[in-house]
Amino acid sequence: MKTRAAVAMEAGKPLVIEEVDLDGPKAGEVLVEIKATGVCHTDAFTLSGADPEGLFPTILGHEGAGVVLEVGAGVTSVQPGDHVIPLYTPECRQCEYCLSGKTNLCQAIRATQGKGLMPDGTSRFSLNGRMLHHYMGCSTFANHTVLPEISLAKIDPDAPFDKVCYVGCGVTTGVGAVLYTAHVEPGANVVVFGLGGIGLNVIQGARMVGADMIVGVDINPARREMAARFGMTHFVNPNEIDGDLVAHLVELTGGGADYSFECIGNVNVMRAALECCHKGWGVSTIIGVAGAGQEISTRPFQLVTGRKWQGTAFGGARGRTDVPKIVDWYMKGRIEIDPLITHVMPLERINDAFDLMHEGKSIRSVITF
Ligand code: NAD
Ligand code: AHE
Ligand code: ZN
Repeated sequence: MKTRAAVAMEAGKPLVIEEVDLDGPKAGEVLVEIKATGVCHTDAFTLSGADPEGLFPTILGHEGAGVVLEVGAGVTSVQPGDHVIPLYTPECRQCEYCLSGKTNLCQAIRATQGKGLMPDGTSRFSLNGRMLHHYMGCSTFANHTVLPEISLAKIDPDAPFDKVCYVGCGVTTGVGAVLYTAHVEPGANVVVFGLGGIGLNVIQGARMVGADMIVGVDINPARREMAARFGMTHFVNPNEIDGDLVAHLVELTGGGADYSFECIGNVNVMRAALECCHKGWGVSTIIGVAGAGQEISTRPFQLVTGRKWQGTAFGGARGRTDVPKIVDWYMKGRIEIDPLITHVMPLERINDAFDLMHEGKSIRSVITF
C-alpha cells in the first residue's frame, strides 16, 4: 500500500513529506494506522546525526497511538480495530531479560531494531524502490506502519489518540522513572534537571508518590510555571544563582537530594545531578540521551561515599503490561497530559515541531493524521 510519511533522507536535513510504499504484515507482524504521534527530543537527537545507531534514510517517530488494521499469521494478542500504542521497548515475556523480572529491556528483537529493520532482517518501507529504515521499531511519523506483535500495547478504546500517544514515550519515561526505576518514596526530596517533555513527567511522578520537596532545574525560565502546576515546589535557574549549582542544591535540600533525575542529555549536568545527591544514600537516575563519543565522569569518592548512579530506558516500564495501566491513570485523572501538549499540527508541518522544540517554545508537539 501507499502511505504518507515524513522521511528523514539524511542527518541534519528537514523531513520530507512523501507517499511511501509499505508492505503488509508478515507472520507475527501487525499493520497499524497511526492517528497521532508526539515529537520527542530523541527524534531530534537522531535526526541531528549524533545517534550512533542513526540510519538514513528513515522514518522517525516513536511516540504514537493508532488502530490495528491487519494482522499477520500467528498474531493472537491484537486484532483489527484494537487501539494500540507502539512500543520501542517491546515485551515478549519469553526472553531471558523479560523472564528475569529485573529489567524492562526485552532483547527479543533489539539487534534488528537497532539496524532499522523488522525481526526478519528486512524493511517494510520503501520510496521509489529505495529501502527506508524503520526507527526504534516504531516509525510513527508515517500514517501507517508495521510492527512486531510484541511491540504493541492494547489500550482503552475510549482514550484520545492525540493525548495518549504521549504515553508511548514521554509520560511513561518520566512517571516510570520515578515509580519503576528510582522507587521514590513518600516524603523524599527530589531534584529534576531539565523541565521539558520528560522532566515535567518526572515531576508529576514525584508528586504522585508523595515526594516532599520537588526541585526543578532549567535554564529556560518559561518552564517554571508549568513545572509548578505539575508539583514542583522550588525552581532553580543555573544562570541566576550565585556560585556553584551543586552547592546551591545541596544547601536547598538540607544535605542533598534523596533522588535526582537528569532529563536533558548533557554529560556535565549528569555529573551535577549525581553530585547534588545526599551522601550515604542519594540515587541519581540518568534519563537524557547523550551524543556519540560523550562520556560521564565524577570522582569515584562520590560513589564510595554512598551515592548511586543509574539509568533508565522507557522509565523501566514493561510496555504491554504497564502502558495500558498508564493510559487508564490518565483516563481516571490520576495523571495529567493535556497541558503538556502545547502544539498540535498536521504532518505537513512536522518540521515546525522540531523548530519549536529547539527554540524552547513547546513542551510536546503532537502530529495528527
Ligand atoms: P526537551 O527538549 O523537551 O527538554 C529538555 C529541557 O532541558 C528543556 O526544558 C531545556 O531548557 C532544558 N535544558 C537544556 N540544557 C539545560 C541545562 N544545561 N541545564 C538545565 N536545563 C537545561 O527534551 P525531552 O523530550 O524532555 O527529552 C529530554 C532528554 O531525555 C533527551 O536527551 C531525550 O533524548 C531523552 N529521553 C530519554 C528517554 C529514555 O528512555 N531514557 C526517553 C525519552 C527521552
Ligand atoms: N541509540 C542511542 C541510544 C538512544 C537511547 O538511549 N534510547 C533510549 C530511548 S530514548 C526514547 O526517547 C532507549 O530505549 N535505550 C535503550 C535501548 O535499548 O535502545 C545510542 O547511543 O546508540
Ligand atoms: Zn522519546
